Amino acid sequence: MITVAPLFLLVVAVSFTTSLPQQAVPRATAVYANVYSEVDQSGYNFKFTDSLTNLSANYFEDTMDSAIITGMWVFYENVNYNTQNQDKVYWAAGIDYFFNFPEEYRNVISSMRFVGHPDILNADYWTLFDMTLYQGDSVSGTEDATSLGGMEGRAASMALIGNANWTVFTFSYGAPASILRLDLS
Ligand SMILES: [Ca+2]
Repeated sequence: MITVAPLFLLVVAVSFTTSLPQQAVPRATAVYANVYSEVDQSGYNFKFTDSLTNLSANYFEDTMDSAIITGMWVFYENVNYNTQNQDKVYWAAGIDYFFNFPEEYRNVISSMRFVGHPDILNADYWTLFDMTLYQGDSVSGTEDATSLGGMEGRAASMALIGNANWTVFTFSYGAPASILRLDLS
């Protein structure tokens, strides 16, 4: 059982950059996760272009051994991004990045989630999760947010994509939590 930390104890912050220009790219071709039932891109495979709360719908539950991805993807041992049962989490980010899952993560993945801007590869984008290690519910955005809606007071981990610097507040103008982009100009 993993204890959920309060907002100001963000446990993970990840960012990655690429040399790709920030231009609109159709998501179906820009962001994907091609997953395989065996290591080294062997066995049978399925190419996903969006998050999936239950891989059994694609006959890929507890089957994955390797993958090639573009963007940031998070893989969970249980359905619904480990919301009901927090357990193993594995994540990776890159452009056409290939990897074999470490042995203890093979044949256990049951859901997977893309993290980042849905249409623009590597655009400045923040995502807050209500559980540690990118598990559970999430809210995200590309701009400053003076309040966090349903995530107020619940955020436990965070992922940052792009090059922007962000400041996360526990309190702001009466709202329990907010996130602002630092203006460095
Ligand atoms: Ca599983």
